[in-house]
Formats: sequence, structure tokens, C-alpha cells
Amino acid sequence: MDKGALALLVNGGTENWSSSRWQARFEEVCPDRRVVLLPNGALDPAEVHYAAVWKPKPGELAAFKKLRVIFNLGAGVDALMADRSLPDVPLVRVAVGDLTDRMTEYVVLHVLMHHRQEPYLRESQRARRWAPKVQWAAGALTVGVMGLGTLGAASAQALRALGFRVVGWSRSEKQIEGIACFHGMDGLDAFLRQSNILVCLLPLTPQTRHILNRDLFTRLNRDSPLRAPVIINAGRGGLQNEPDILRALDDGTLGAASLDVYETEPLPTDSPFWSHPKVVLTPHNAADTDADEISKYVAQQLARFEAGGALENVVDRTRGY
Ligand code: NDP
Ligand code: OXD
Repeated sequence: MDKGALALLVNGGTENWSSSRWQARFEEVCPDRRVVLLPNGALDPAEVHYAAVWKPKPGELAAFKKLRVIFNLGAGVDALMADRSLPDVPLVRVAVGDLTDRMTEYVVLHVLMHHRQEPYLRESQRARRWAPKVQWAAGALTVGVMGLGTLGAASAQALRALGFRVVGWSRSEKQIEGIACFHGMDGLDAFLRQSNILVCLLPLTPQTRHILNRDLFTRLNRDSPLRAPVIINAGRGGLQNEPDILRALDDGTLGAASLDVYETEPLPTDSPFWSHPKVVLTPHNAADTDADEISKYVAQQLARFEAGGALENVVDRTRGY
């Protein structure tokens, strides 16, 4: 059987998304297959049967008429969903333990940072000030996790294991031990009214765009030792209304924000987020997509598919994630 080429299209721009690194890894895990880095003017598009991609630009995959599967090299597929000319073949996203563990680390780190008053303690250190404030127990706070999928459910369980009260919100009904689960727009208010720290791990879809807005912030719970609620967004920048976040931080509606993702990435140097005293900023590295792990995951899926098996983690295009 003609194996067809695997085309690699990586528009990353950061060290983790170096296309030569991804090419070397794919050549190692797919030794019997031609791995071609795009763009490649010498390539006959009909030779391409599979594509492994990160942030392709709209239209970049349309030329490959013999495509059988598109593998997205990350968990979020919003960039692909925005491409109206995307070939109508199965689209597989990443859902692997390595990525999930990395995101859990990020979420636990940032929840603990706000819970343990780290910004205040670092400021005290710089001022050589010995002035501890009362520290409450984890059980005094409720963490609300928006999105109870692969990443959200794992983070919720890790937070629960640390002693936080945890509530979760998803599109469909869920049951997760020890976590009060809410779903749908009807369940959103009850979920928000309990949440002192809000962790957002939703995918970006037309339904979730700008869901993190002023109206939502005003519905978060202020009755905790933190008083003003805190938001942590590691989903996508398009989930947040950025002027609303800044206004809410400035007028005390929000106490702090940990942000890993932004409407425009890289974050422009003149963004107020860089220097805002209540913002803990990271450059979209909450859960790096590891080239070793993900190339193996794609190679395994590809081998299974060619042997007649089913693909896993196929995106539902009508839902958009
Ligand atoms: P999943 O698809 O496994 O989970 C998505 C969750 O969001 C599901 O629980 C889903 O509900 C819920 N959801 C989707 N739409 C809605 C809606 N309209 N209302 C309520 N709930 C909704 O995704 P993952 O957990 O794997 O990843 C989540 C996102 O994290 C990715 O899409 C990506 O954007 C982001 N990400 C960010 C990274 C970073 O480094 N910052 C790294 C990796 C991912 P239901 O369960 O009912 O379907
Ligand atoms: C992803 C990401 O979606 O890295 O995997 O953001």
C-alpha cells in the first residue's frame, strides 16, 4: 500500500514550536514514511495523505485533495476551526497524559500562589518586611473549574486532593467524585456564585468567545478570605474580554488574574498586562506540547488507522472542539 507523505506545518515561532525539531522527531517515529516540512514548492500535493499541524493559516491545507487525516499538534483546535476551507477529513487533537500533567502543574501552581498570598509575600521580601498575614486553609476556598474535559477534570481532581472545595462547569452533565458539577447556561450562575478562584480551561468556540467578561466577574463569590475573586485563564485568549479584565482589576471586582493566553499572541509589548500589579503573566506555556510525546502519539494513531483501527480524540466539528 502507498503510505503517502506526512506533511508537517508548524507556525509556532517559539522554541517549543521549532519546525526542524518537530521534523526530526517525526522522522524518528515514522521511519518508513516520507515526512515533508511545509511549505515545500517541490511537493506534489496529491502525495500528502496525512498532515500534522500547529496553527496553520486559513487555506494552507486546502490544496491537499488526498488528505486522509489531520493531526493537530495541540489540544485546542480553534485555529483550525476558523478555516472554512479545511478539508473534510477526521481532525484529531492531542489528549495525552504528558500534556494533562503539565496543565495540572500550572493550575495547581497558580491556585496555590493566590491562596498562599504569594504576591504579597514576594513584595514583603523585596521590602525586607516581616509581616505575615493570617493564612487560611485550602478548605476555606472554592475553586470553580470551567471546562471539565481532559484538562479541566484532572486539574479539578488535583485541587480537590489538596483540600480545596471544587465545583466544575461543562456543556453536558458530568459526575466527578468530590466535585459539585454544573452544566449548561442554566447551571452557570449557581457555579459562579460559589467560585472564589475561577480556573478557565474551556475551548474557544463561538459559544465561549469572551465568556470571561465583566458580567461574569460580578457573579463570582466574594465571601471568602480572599474577598475579591481571582481568575486563572489557560484556555485561549479569545475566551477573555481583556478591557473588562483590566477594569475589573482596577475597580476591585477582581482581586488578581493569572493569564497564560491572550487575544493577540505574542502579547504586544505595550499591553497593560505586562506591568499590571495584579496580573501574573505567563507566555502561553501553561502546558507545552512536547515534541517527543506528541510525535509518538501521532505515529501510534497513524499506525492504528492504517491497520483499520479507529482514531481517538477526533474533534466534533459541529461542537467546534
Ligand atoms: P476538552 O475538549 O477535553 O474539554 C473541553 C471542556 O469544555 C469540556 O468539559 C466541555 O464540555 C467544556 N465546554 C465546551 N464548550 C462549552 C460550553 N459552551 N459551555 C460549557 N462547557 C463547555 O478539552 P481539553 O480539556 O483537552 O482542553 C481545553 C482547552 O485548553 C483547549 O481547547 C485549549 O484551548 C486549552 N489548552 C491550553 C494550553 C496552554 O498551554 N495554555 C495547552 C493545552 C490546551 P463537555 O464535557 O460537556 O463536552
Ligand atoms: C494546546 C496549546 O492547545 O498548547 O495544546 O495551547
